[in-house]
Amino acid sequence: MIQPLAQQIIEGDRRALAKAITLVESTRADHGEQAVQLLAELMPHTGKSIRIGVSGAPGVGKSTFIESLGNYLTGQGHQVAVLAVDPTSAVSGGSILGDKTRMEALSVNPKAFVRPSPAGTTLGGVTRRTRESLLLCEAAGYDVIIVETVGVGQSETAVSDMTDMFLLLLSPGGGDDLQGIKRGIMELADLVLVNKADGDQASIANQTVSDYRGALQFMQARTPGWTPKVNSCSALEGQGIAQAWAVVEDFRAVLTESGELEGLRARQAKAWMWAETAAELLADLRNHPAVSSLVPELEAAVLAGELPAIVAAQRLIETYKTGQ
Ligand SMILES: Nc1nc2c(ncn2[C@@H]2O[C@H](COP(=O)(O)OP(=O)(O)O)[C@@H](O)[C@H]2O)c(=O)[nH]1
Ligand SMILES: [Mg+2]
Repeated sequence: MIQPLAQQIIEGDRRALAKAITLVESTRADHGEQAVQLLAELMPHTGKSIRIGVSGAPGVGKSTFIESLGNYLTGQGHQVAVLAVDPTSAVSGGSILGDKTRMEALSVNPKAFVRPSPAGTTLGGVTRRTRESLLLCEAAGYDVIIVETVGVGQSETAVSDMTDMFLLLLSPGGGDDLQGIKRGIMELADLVLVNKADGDQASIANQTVSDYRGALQFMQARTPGWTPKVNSCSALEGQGIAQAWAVVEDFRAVLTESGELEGLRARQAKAWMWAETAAELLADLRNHPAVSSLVPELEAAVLAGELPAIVAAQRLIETYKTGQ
């Protein structure tokens, strides 16, 4: 059953790809097994894209930027897949759909694939699936994969851990943007783009670019061998999009040459193995009947300060291991 699906994906069948992503996102155990088998079969066909994370505060213009960049790239002969991660959608509802309707042209572009991921209950749940979806898109022949995430700290780290290059969008103006530095997000950026550099805001945007060029000098770069760049753009008017892509190509060339890209991906894959192992083990432990019946009393004792957390943890693990 899986074999034909794998074949269809390799042939670039979009419906097969969409179906496979749904399989990967499913929480059903049998779907999980099929997904794992599918990924194993498709593994030799992955790895050939450039994986780009795009982040920034809500309203900064991420979706507009991806729409603009995506259509530019398909015009250059690329095949572009967009995976939208939106951990806030579980709360606010419908924000992902709002995003998708904004990528109006890209959504119907035959050389693009836009997939808003339904938000899971946990951040980890969303991004775990996103990584596998990314591999599926690669197997389907997409050579540029863009992962969009809203600026809420944790999700940026997660997306940074699954992409080659991390783009951070800012709006013109100093005040609130400097929060990016405070929140430690700036350290993740390989390319900072000050968006909305148009109309009244053009000169403010230029000032913001200089401010960040200055600030970034004192910051540890995300990627060894790469100095983060700061540019302006207008996603709405399509200004600075080609330049942004030129930086991406430069990044890829420099890091491929040095071997750092391969190293980065290898480290990401290894970290992923352990993250998956930890998540699966924890889920198994929590589902264990003897453990789950012990949890309420242990949690209460820890909350009340009657039991050291480390002792409670040992007891949970002991119960899990001995099976009673
Ligand atoms: N003036 C201007 N407005 C923009 C630009 N890019 C996005 N916007 C507007 O900013 C708002 C939020 O854009 P959106 O792409 O949904 O932001 P997201 O929340 O970061 O995905 C929309 O009203 C866009 O039209 C730009 O380059 N210039
Ligand atoms: Mg958006």
